[in-house]
Amino acid sequence: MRLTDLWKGILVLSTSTATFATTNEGTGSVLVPFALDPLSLGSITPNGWLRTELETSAAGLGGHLFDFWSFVANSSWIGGDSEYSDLNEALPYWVNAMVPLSYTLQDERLKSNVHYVVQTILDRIQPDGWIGPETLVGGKRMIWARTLLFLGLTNLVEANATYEKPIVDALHRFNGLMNTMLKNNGTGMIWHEGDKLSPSDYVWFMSRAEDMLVSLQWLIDHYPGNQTDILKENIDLIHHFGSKWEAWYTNGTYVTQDLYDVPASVTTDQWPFLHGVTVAEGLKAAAVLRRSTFNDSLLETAKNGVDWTFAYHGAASGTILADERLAGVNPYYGSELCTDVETIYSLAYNYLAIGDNDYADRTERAAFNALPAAISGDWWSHQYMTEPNQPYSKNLSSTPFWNVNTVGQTFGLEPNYPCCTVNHPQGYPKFTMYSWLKKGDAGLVHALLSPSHVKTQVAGGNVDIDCQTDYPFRNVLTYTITTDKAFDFYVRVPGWATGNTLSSSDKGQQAGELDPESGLRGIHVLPGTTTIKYNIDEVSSKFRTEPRANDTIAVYQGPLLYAIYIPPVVSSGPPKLYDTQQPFTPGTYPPEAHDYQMLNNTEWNVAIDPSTITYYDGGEDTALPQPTWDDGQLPMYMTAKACLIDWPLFRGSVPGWPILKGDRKCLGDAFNVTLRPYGSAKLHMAEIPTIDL
Ligand SMILES: *[C@@H]1O[C@H](CO)[C@@H](O)[C@H](O)[C@H]1NC(C)=O
Ligand SMILES: *[C@@H]1O[C@H](CO)[C@@H](O)[C@H](O)[C@H]1NC(C)=O
Ligand SMILES: *[C@@H]1O[C@H](CO)[C@@H](O)[C@H](O)[C@H]1NC(C)=O
Ligand SMILES: *[C@@H]1O[C@H](CO)[C@@H](O)[C@H](O)[C@H]1NC(C)=O
Ligand SMILES: *[C@@H]1O[C@H](CO)[C@@H](O)[C@H](O)[C@H]1NC(C)=O
Ligand SMILES: *[C@@H]1O[C@H](CO)[C@@H](O)[C@H](O)[C@H]1NC(C)=O
Ligand SMILES: *[C@@H]1O[C@H](CO)[C@@H](O)[C@H](O)[C@H]1NC(C)=O
Ligand SMILES: *[C@@H]1O[C@H](CO)[C@@H](O)[C@H](O)[C@H]1NC(C)=O
Ligand SMILES: *[C@@H]1O[C@H](CO)[C@@H](O)[C@H](O)[C@H]1NC(C)=O
Ligand SMILES: CC(=O)N[C@H]1CO[C@H](CO)[C@@H](O)[C@@H]1O
Repeated sequence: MRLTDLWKGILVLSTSTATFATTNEGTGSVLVPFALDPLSLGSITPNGWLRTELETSAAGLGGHLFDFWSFVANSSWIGGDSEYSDLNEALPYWVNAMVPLSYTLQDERLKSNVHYVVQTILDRIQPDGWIGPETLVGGKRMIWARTLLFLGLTNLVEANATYEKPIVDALHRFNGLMNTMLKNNGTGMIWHEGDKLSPSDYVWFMSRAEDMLVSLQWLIDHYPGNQTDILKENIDLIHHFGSKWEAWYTNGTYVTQDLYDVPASVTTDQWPFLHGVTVAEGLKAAAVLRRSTFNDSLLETAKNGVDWTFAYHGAASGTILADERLAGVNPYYGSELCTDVETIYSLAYNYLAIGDNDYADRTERAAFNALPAAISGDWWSHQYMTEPNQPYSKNLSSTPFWNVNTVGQTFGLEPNYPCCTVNHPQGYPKFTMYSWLKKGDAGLVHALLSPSHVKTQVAGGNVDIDCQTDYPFRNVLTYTITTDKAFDFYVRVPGWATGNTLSSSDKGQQAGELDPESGLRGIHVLPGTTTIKYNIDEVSSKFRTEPRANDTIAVYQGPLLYAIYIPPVVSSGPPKLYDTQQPFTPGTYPPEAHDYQMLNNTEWNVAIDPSTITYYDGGEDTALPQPTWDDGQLPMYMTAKACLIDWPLFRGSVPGWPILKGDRKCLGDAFNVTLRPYGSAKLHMAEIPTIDL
């Protein structure tokens, strides 16, 4: 959502410019190489449950926006005039999601939508090289929306050579134009007197500038042409005019308190660093900047940024609590779906750029918990805002959120605001794209564990690997590898693992030592066909708990968060427009699209005795459900002994802070509750009060 009066402090941290060396004098290289290199889009295709989810998304809301949703179908980028804001960002968000979704699945219908849109955008490039609908005469030439578009376009170049020349030429021309603009006192990036956009509009690009740097660095890596210097200059200029995340993530500046507990002047001044989606994108800002500056102290900045964000403003599901401003760790605060998907992308980027295992663990946590919890099993509806303790999803009597309305936590077509309607489908495609990475010339790494197939070149040979697994639901991964050259195969061992075995059908090859930093463990693979089995060990009880605020716990099995499952009473109606909250006109939307109300079919005010938690697989051979995350369908679950406790509401609408352990009393007899994977418990209590029973 856009906020109009929170821009005043935008320059506060922006002007504290540090100067950076922009070349590495020592080696002459232009950018710091990635720790692990991504593969071209299309090299990795999903198997198993991940394929189910990507196909369901393609068959669901995300994959049909082009057919009926005016902000995509009639976008100003392709000749219409339908935009939800002056930022003109809806179609760029769509491109950013649909390029990887369509090429990951090789879905011909979606690919042809993408080709039409991209060709139309290229055909409409303006004489001076500006990409997009904003003309000089009409004003409003702010760069931001191109950030999203370029991420999609650069992926398309890697996926389909037909687009290499037209897109790279267009990006080069735009880069030249952008250089002229930026040198003219940051035109297109910072607000100037008389501009048609407001200062608050410009904050989005200033504070999310690292996502544009990703594309400029991609050009330097792959298609510098004769533009290396001007690309580098643009990176410096964008950083110069942009928000300084490296200044924000310093001890003394970063706000560790709940944002409700600091003066409004502070939150106003620091607004660029407080918007949840912006924070999620900014998790990679230091890693991106380090590539251009060769300044290794940014490694610590990146680590502090991630650690502090999750320690002081994080949810147990792996996302950031911000509704829409960063909050604290209260379980009735919410997380925006856009924040979930941007968190996945940023943390995956940090892992490949830096190679610290913690980023990959955190990527999986967000991808296997926060994202699926916010989406209906059929991918036709989503929440704008998800709460860790959410026993019902309905039009609330009052909003518990800082700036999200009373229907933001319902599942629907565009609850609260449309950005997540169009941004959400990037989540699993990006996760899939970065699930396999290259290590040097001769190594291939399974980084983000999931069922998938990869075909690529390693050590000058053709490698084909098929991975079958129910991970994260079960901990065995089986790889069938065919290669014509020897190479090193690596798996990533999650941080929560208590051990692992990695064994090859080629008995002559033994796995190497685990590298504690990257979490990688390798085994040499000779030409021919080899089968590798990878078992991840975990605690024998199969679950772990982590303390949360106010004497509550979060319960995990592997990377999965388990929450008390609240069976829902579901009712549905036609989708409603986000602004008027009136129904869409009948016949203008697909019949699968609904807005839902989900009410608790049991009491939710329970405390559990953690010593009674028991894990059940539901039968080792039980197939995973399709769709995977449909409400309550996954076979694995836990039980625990529980009782009802007194639990006051916040603002009369949602469960407030649980009362502290010393004051908890059972209101009746003990009974068993069921815990289910958070992603399949659309109504849930994830921050669970404890009690001795
Ligand atoms: C490197 O980055 C750190 C953290 O942002 C900063 O304090 C320092 O000044 C930078 N060093 C150089 C040489 O720019
Ligand atoms: C797009 O605009 C045209 C012309 O106004 C209109 O007829 C059509 O219904 C619109 N399509 C969508 C999907 O909104
Ligand atoms: C690449 O794009 C061209 C032009 O849209 C299209 O004809 C072709 O089928 C695409 N190739 C693949 C592999 O999708
Ligand atoms: C550059 O733009 C800023 C922000 O609008 C303005 O305050 C400043 O005076 C401008 N500087 C020049 C040299 O025009
Ligand atoms: C860069 O290359 C483009 C196209 O290849 C050419 O038109 C342009 O003149 C070159 N610019 C410089 C500064 O060499
Ligand atoms: C900042 O430093 C102080 C003193 O070393 C320490 O107590 C505090 O935890 C640090 N803050 C953060 C956010 O790490
Ligand atoms: C939610 O309730 C409010 C009144 O409390 C009403 O104005 C609004 O239209 C309702 N929204 C939806 C989508 O039902
Ligand atoms: C649902 O929760 C409310 C309190 O929010 C409670 O009064 C009601 O009894 C619960 N519904 C059922 C069916 O248990
Ligand atoms: C509750 O769960 C425990 C542990 O699984 C089990 O032994 C017990 O029989 C269950 N009690 C009831 C009433 O279902
Ligand atoms: C009732 C109560 O003690 N609530 C506390 C819950 O935890 C937060 C964060 O530590 C405290 O601020 C509350 O006071």
